Amino acid sequence: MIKQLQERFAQPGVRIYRHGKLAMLELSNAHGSVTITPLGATVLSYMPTGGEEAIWVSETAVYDGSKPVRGGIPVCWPWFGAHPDDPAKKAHGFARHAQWELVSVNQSGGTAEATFCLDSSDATQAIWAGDFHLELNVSLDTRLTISLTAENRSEADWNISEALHSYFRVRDARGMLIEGLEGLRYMDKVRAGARDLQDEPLRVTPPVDRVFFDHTGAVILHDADRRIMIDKVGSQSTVVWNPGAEGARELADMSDEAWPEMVCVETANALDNAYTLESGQSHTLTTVIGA
Ligand code: TA6
Repeated sequence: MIKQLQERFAQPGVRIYRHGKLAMLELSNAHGSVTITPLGATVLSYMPTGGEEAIWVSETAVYDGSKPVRGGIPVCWPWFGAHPDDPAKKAHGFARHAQWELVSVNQSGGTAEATFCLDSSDATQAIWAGDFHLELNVSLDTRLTISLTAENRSEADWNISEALHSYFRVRDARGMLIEGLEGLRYMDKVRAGARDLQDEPLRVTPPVDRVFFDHTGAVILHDADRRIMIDKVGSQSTVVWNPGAEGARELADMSDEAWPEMVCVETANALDNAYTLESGQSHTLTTVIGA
């Protein structure tokens, strides 16, 4: 498979290689580089030119294809978190577990772009009945733009929740300031689903696991010596998560010491912001990362 991809997409600024059992696509240009694996169409690295790695991936992540890589930007679809009716189904949907097809790679006008697709199949319909077409487009310019487009090809309308579950690499999550969520209502998973109002800019005190509602703007992550800006389109929720020491011990593929190096700030439509995607319609969820 690697050889076929290499032959099909050979061009300057494109590298296709294997890591463990997974294929990796690396795009690079004057603005930096981005690495994506077709497993879940997961972005695993974003290195802006002259800057530092913006994305966190666990040192103990598994690359054998048996499960998603811990870290990066997993695609959570067609549900976010636990399945709304069936707790036996895997959290965050099936899209992050599926092998997506790399359908195009383009280097033009200073922008590097790649598109991955996932279509419904017997395997997906054994989990979820919908007939769908998904596209994940990754575009590397002065910022990194990731867009997930879902098309409903079923007769029925769907109720969808979703997220681009971005793990950011930070110097120290403890006490980190996240600006842009103040004034919003949120659901706090750490406090058993309690609802509250974020009255000030968020100070991360792990464990933190909040779904902020009706948020359509940008947030700024204030790391020790850099700012990461996360903007978005087609998203009504933002999720902030860091498991803290105890939570990290219970997590697969994450060392007990790694939790201060990461914080998830996720572009989402979750819980109260789940939406109806009507038959024949499509929706695009976009996250834009500037580091
Ligand atoms: O987005 C936050 C969250 O839903 C947390 O509650 C935590 O479970 C996390 O995602 C990671 O989920 P995962 O299924 O990848 O272990």
